[in-house]
Amino acid sequence: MSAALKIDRFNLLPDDECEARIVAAKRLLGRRLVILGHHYQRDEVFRHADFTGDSLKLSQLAAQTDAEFIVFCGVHFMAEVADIVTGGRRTVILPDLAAGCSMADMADLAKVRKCWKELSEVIDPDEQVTPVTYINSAADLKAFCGEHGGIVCTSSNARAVLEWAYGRREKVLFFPDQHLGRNTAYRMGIPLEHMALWDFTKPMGGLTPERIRQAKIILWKGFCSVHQMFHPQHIHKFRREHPQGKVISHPENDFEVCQLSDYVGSTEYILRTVRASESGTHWLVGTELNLVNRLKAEMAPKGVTVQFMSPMVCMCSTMFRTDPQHLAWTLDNLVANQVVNQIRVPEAVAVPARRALDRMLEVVD
Ligand code: CIZ
Ligand code: SF4
Repeated sequence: MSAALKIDRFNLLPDDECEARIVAAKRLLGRRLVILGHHYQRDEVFRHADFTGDSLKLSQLAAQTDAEFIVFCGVHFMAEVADIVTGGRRTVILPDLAAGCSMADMADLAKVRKCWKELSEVIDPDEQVTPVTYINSAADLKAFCGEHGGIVCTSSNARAVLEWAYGRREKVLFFPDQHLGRNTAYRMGIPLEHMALWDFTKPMGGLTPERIRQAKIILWKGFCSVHQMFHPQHIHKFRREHPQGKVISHPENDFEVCQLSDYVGSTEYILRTVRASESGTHWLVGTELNLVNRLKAEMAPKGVTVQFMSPMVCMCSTMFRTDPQHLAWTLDNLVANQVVNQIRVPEAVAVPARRALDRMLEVVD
């Protein structure tokens, strides 16, 4: 077998040449290949996806495909999920291995295990706490949830998943995103006083035993660096300029931004809601810039205006890593019978992680 083609040569190619290579390779690989594209991907990559969606939709599509190769234009945890739900029977590829998620990195197995152990000094977590991990997390955290009666959620199904969790145990430990946890729990009627923030840099999460006993939900102190750029003053300014306008935000935004918004939901929900609006509607949208720009261009001919929430550029820099050069490189290698950047979750992690993912997929169906 010949050696794999090197990325260095591809990094020097202009976008239009990569584009031509991607199109040609897709033709050659035909049904052996499926390209999945997350909503936050840049246009030059997004346009080559066979299927686009949020992480929930893409993980369901991955589970169903019979293609031999799944090239995941998204971030690392999404490719891991695709490998887990396909039971390792497909070859899952992440075009740039540096495409991680800064929020996912805020929780790791050692810290979560430490938290569980510290909680057990005050309560009995295996009896009283359901661990819920946002899909934006490493596979070993999903495995932790699988082993402790827990579950995975996405921003599309967080409420249904929390309801499932409370149906089993009285408390939830939610990681890594405090905002998704807080915003969802609040909408379910859990008051802020019954939410405790676990600061993983401090012993006992910085909480008193009393606070832990009182809490209905313990929120890991993680956040998305992209969504933390949106602020209440952006919404106030928009409302002054467009009193009839509508504000829609992602639940990774902080509590105040979500409280001030008319609608809060996942990327799929944002797309669905804005697409269903009438001509003449003005929208302010608080989520990643690539998605908002595409939605803006799509809705302009329908007389619907879409405005990005921040005056600054808030792009997910890790989603941005997947460029046409890396996509062309992975596809040209597949044409040459070489697999580069395969994501493979070890069996010992994949099996319990799958248990937590399957619980989620059952809740959604
Ligand atoms: O779940 C996803 O795909 C993410 C990261 C955002 C969303 O709401 O779709
Ligand atoms: Fe992670 Fe935020 Fe990027 Fe989503 S937008 S992949 S949560 S860093």
